Amino acid sequence: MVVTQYSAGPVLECAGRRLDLSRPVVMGIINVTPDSFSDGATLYRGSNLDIERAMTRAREMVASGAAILDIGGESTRPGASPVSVNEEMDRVLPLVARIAAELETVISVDTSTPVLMREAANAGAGLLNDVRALTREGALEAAAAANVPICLMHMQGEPGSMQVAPHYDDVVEDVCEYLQSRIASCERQGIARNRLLLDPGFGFGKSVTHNLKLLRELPRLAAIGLPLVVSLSRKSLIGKLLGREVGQRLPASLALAVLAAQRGAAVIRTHDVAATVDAVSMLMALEECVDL
Ligand code: 8Y7
Repeated sequence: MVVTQYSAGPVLECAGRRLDLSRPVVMGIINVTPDSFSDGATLYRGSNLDIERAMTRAREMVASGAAILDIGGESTRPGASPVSVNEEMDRVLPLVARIAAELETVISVDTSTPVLMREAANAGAGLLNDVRALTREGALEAAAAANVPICLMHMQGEPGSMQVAPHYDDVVEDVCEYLQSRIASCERQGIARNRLLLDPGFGFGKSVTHNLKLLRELPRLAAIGLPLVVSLSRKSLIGKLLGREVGQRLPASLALAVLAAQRGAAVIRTHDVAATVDAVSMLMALEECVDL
């Protein structure tokens, strides 16, 4: 049985830091939100103590093999309260600056906010991760000016209501078409195609079946020809399939990470860096055993 679709990807330039996607890499999630659902997060209000805690986590993730850290200051969890632009900036920017000064890793900023895209790039961010795929007013312009790689994610609806009744004619086809149309918008804005990464947005306006179809058919998204980011870490489809609470979802998250890497994911976004690096390393050992 041959299921492996793994194929070597490019090397991206992320604000002077190299992101080598010739093998799958792990992106560690650092949420700087008071309401993050799965970090065990301690209230984060941007105090010095909070930054020190986040830095401890950042150092651990890098030591465990994270190639990228994804810093997010706006929770996109269903029902999360919206944050003001100033609050999002105050949470994210000091941490980006600290990580840029202290660690060699690529810094990703999870935001849909144009002014933060510009400021984050100035503070040392090397990648922008937008769950709204640069659809907010001014986001295409801000991302073009930031001059760093960008992850375009698919979402149906808005976080508050996206899980109510997600509907697709053909989920894989619809997600492909949406991402292709966002690539075209980027190109019209002067953002070169080779600066883009794509993400099907697991859990963002998708039923369990939609998520499973997207994972099974990930090679169809990979065929667009851009690196794929996949994040299934602790997500609710695991809860729905297995009846597990958030704290009990690591084994299933690891299985999904390996299945995604096997089907062509270039970047695995996760809360659990060390375990995910080990799991994905087993896939790579298998891929490369002919050379040993
Ligand atoms: C994703 C994401 C979230 C994802 C990308 C969570 C910010 C919810 N999910 N970004 N962000 N892909 N690219 O569970 O699936 O982490 S927030």
